[in-house]
Amino acid sequence: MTAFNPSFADKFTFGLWTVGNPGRDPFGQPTRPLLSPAEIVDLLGEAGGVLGVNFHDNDLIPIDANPHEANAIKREFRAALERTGIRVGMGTVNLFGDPVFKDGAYTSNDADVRAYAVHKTMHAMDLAAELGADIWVMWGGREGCETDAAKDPVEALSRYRDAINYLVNYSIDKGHNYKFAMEPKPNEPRGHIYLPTIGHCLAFIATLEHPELVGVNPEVAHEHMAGLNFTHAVAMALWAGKLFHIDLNDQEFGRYDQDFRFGSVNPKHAFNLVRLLEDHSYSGYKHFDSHAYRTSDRDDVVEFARGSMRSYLILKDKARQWNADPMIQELLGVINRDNSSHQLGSYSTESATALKEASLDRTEFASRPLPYEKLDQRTNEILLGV
Ligand code: GLT
Ligand code: MN
Ligand code: MN
Repeated sequence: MTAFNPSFADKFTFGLWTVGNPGRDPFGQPTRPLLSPAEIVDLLGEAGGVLGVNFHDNDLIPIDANPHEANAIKREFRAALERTGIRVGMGTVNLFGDPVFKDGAYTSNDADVRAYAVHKTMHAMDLAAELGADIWVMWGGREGCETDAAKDPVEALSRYRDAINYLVNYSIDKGHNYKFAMEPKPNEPRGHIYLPTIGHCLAFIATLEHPELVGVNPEVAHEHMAGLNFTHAVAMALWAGKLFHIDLNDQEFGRYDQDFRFGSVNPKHAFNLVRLLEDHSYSGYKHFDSHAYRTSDRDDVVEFARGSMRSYLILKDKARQWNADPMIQELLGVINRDNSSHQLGSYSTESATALKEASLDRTEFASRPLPYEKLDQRTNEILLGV
């Protein structure tokens, strides 16, 4: 463990679009050469210990490729998977890049565009399933508007639901057996985005035809952009049995969409997250949805991939230390008072009467210690290696 070397059992994955990111941003040209999908897989092989690679349909096969070109790309990609031992984990579809999706895909005002979005998704689902993907991520990049004069947001939700019901039925019908993970992102790239947070997605999923097949894909940066507590968002997904996938990266609160290396901005938040995932035995893929700094060259991109995994493993070890720490355990014993004779239990007329008649000394309760300063300081010291 102390070497912090990843292995396949850690289920770490990267996207073709993440390590393959050439450093283009809204203001500047690429700073690194574009790599082919096979070259990206080789780079991940060099990083070592990576279980899987994920892609949007058009990360692998350009939208205008003919069948002959598509087959050649697939052949090279498969060969790279074989020589590195890396497999495909998650698949997704690009419904945000092409101008046809400028007003959304499943929620577009144009029924032809909505049909094309579902058509494109079904082809993408076939492609990723053929290559071994078992998780289907849905990031509704363009599902939104700039002005609410453009679209009835209630109607948009119905359109969104119709498309997802259709696609889940398609997966069942084709025997793809995908588990679906909806990925919310609050404030980019539309002026306003439908289903902007984990909470919105969970409420939406409950209305679907097959809610059991649809969960969420929370991303650190996305909740942080909205100023929300990511660990709490993930906790709610876990609590609801809906954490089907996770996107790990980092983000300064209140800044542009940074997609920084996991743990690089706020290691304490990252620690809380890793401890949550480990304590609750999350067993799905851990996808690093991030990219190297625009200043990095290929060698530094490899370091970026290694650092992402290494940080996770270091924080996992810190979580183990935290759980085993005598002072932490003692403090947890002080703050958790579960041995009261007044347990809520399930409701009955008798228990309600007994609780109403109980004598409860609020002044004494209020005087009980909650040494959270000491607990947090000890947490920091474990993190800082003191
Ligand atoms: C895009 C987005 C990500 C999503 C990807 C999946 S694409 O980079 O910002 O968070 O996970 O479509
Ligand atoms: Mn992102
Ligand atoms: Mn993401």
